[in-house]
Amino acid sequence: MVYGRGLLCLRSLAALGAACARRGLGPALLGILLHHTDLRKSVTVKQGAMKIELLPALTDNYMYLLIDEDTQEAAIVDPVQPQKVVETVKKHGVKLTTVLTTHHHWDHAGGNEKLVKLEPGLKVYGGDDRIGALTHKVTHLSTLQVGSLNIKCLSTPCHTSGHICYFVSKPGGSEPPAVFTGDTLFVAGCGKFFEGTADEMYKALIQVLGRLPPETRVYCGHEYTINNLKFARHVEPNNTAIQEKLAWAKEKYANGEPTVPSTLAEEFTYNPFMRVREKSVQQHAGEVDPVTTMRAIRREKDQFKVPRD
Ligand SMILES: N[C@@H](CCC(=O)N[C@@H](CS)C(=O)NCC(=O)O)C(=O)O
Ligand SMILES: [Zn+2]
Ligand SMILES: [Zn+2]
Repeated sequence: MVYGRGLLCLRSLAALGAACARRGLGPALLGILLHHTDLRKSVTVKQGAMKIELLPALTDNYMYLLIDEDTQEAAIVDPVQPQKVVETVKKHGVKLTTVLTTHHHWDHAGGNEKLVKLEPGLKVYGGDDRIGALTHKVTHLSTLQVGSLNIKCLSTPCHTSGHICYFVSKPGGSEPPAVFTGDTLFVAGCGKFFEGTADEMYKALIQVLGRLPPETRVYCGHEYTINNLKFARHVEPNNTAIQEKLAWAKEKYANGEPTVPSTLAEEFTYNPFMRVREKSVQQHAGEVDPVTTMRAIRREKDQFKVPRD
């Protein structure tokens, strides 16, 4: 996996830090400023035949440009800021043919209508009639192609009833596959259960996503990693994988860098919602069953006050 540097000029970041210090503004404000989209780095990950550009959007969302290196055909995942997508497509000189929408919420699907006006003829995929500009409705195990890349749609209802994750692999390729998980699975967390049950999230995380190859790269819909890990630490105070990942994520955040992607194997070590079969997580919830544990820790996270440290 090769990382390329993106939009953020490190010198401007240093200047911003110095300006904050001069005005007596602490790291908290610098953190807020850094979180602004323009200052979050846009990063390119190369995974064999696929190139994935992480595009920060809004306050903490990600859009992803997925490029098939063999054909230079591209797809965009959740293009909430269409202008930024068009500029990035131009920069790479690729042919954008496809929109992959994870779910109908505004911060993911809200740019679809404008993007198809800017780029007529796009195929817009999604699993919910509430998605704007939808041309191709998909269901569990629907497949499609972006150039030579295979994409498998995985239905993961719970955050919303029509939520789809997109699993991308290169036939015959040796590099790990990728999965775009929207608001179902985050690094160290999961989405709120707006339209579903704990049983559905258990199926989504453990039986659908959890059965993909462990080396699969996880590209989620938001940069929530630090807050998620602070909740994970509250659930499992003795889990060293959580402590190590939190220290690493804080460093990334301080540099304006993304904490995405993770891998599914890693998620099983620190994500409490992927660990509901572990005794330590069940004991914290006061439950003995994975699904009731899932329900209990989601309720607890909904009320969790994130510590400042
Ligand atoms: N707690 C979120 C608040 C925003 C929110 O509710 N986000 C939705 C996705 S748009 C969600 O499912 N969050 C999961 C969570 O808060 O654990 C944050 O960290 O900023
Ligand atoms: Zn959502
Ligand atoms: Zn969201």
